[in-house]
Amino acid sequence: MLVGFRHLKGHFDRKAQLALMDEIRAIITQAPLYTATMPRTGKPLSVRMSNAGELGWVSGIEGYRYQPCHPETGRPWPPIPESLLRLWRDIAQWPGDPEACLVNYYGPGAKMGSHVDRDEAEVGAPVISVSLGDRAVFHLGGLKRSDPKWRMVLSSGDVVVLGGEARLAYHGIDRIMAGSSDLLREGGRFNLTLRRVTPLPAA
Ligand code: MD3
Ligand code: FE
Repeated sequence: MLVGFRHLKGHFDRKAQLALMDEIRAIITQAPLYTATMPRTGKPLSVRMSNAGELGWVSGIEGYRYQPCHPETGRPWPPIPESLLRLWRDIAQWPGDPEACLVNYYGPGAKMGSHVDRDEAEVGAPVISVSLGDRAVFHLGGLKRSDPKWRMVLSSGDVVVLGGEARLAYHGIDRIMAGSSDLLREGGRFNLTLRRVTPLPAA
């Protein structure tokens, strides 16, 4: 297993998961989930996305980037909820706050192909992810696409920390275990990922 990977199973209890869902509902009321598309081809992703924070990760036919506003409404992203800032400050062991909270929604048939997160200028900071709703089969490989992959199940309330060498490892979501949680009335799974995008300004 890669150094810097941590899986905090059941970090958030049911009550905390429901409170996080209220935060997510408020975010997507202000910044609706949109269908991201693949660069160049414009093929739609099965995952729907939104963001909170000063910067949001977006993908369109023009490519991947971080930007301060929603690609469809043009409005700034809502702020990152305090409860998620507290999570980051408790476990990131990094001196600055996250700038981006990507909100991913997976319907029953959605998946995310194997990829590396490297659109952030600051890759020394970890990525912290929170899973809510249906369980998902997640894979974590190595620094090369051909490296062997570990598969594990991410359940509602789990937190995953990707620091150290895991930060630049290939990973993805193979499938959603539809109906495995009753947290979301509509079914499916939300994933939140907290990220630092830019380096800290020099003191
Ligand atoms: C491993 N999200 O948004 S979360 C993504 O469940 C993404 O929505 C998946 O991959 C999801 O980019 C996986 C766990 C995760 C997040 C970031 C990572 C694993 C990671 C960054 C580096 C290595
Ligand atoms: Fe990723």
